Amino acid sequence: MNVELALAESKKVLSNKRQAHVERVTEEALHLAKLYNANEEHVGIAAALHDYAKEFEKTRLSKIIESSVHLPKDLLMFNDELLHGPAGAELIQRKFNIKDNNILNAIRYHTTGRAGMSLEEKIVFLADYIEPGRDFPAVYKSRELATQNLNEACRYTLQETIRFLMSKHQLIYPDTFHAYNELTKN
Ligand code: DGI
Ligand code: FE
Ligand code: FE
Ligand code: FE
Repeated sequence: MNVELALAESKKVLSNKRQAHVERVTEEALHLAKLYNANEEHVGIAAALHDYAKEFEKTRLSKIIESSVHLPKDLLMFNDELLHGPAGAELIQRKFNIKDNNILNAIRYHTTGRAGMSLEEKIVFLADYIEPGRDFPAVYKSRELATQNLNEACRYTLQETIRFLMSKHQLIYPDTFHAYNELTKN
C-alpha cells in the first residue's frame, strides 16, 4: 500500500464530496507530518483511508464491531458517528492486508482520539478537523495552533468538540475525555 493507491481505493467507495475531503485531509496531514518529522508513509496512508467506511450502512458497521474480538462493544451505545473509524480499520486490515498498528490506530481513533495517541495518530486526528474545507469558529484557532504546538492544537480541538457535543445534548465517548485529560494535564 502507498498513498496514491490508498486514495484510489477510497475513491472507489466514497462520494465525490467525501473523497474531496479525504484528499484535503491527506494533503494537510502530509504537511503536518513534514513539520513534525512524523512517519509520512503512515500518516499518508492513514489519512487517505481514514473515512473509508464513512458511507457504509450503519448495520454493516455495527456488525463489524460486534464480530470483532478486540473492538470495545460500548462503541455501539454512543453516537453512530463513532462506528466508521474502528469498523473502517477492521475492513482495511483485512481487505488490503495492512498490518501496521500505527496506521490502523490512526484510522481507528480519528473521530474520538484517545489517551496515548502516537505522533501520527495526532496528526490524522487534527488534519481531519482543520482541513481547508472546514469552516466553523473553532477551526481558525485550531489551524493556528497546528503549526505551533501539535499537542495544544489537539487539546483545543478535543475541548471544542466536547463543548460542541454538549451544546447539542449528545453523548461523548470516554476516549475523547481521556485524550482531553491527558493533554490538559501535561
Ligand atoms: O468523518 P468526518 O466527518 O470527517 O469527521 P469525524 O470522523 O471526526 O466525525 C466527527 C463527528 O463525530 C463530529 O460531528 C463529532 C461527532 N462525534 C460524535 N460523538 C463523538 C464525536 N466526536 C468525538 N470526538 N467524540 C465523540 O464521542
Ligand atoms: Fe471520519
Ligand atoms: Fe475528526
Ligand atoms: Fe474525515
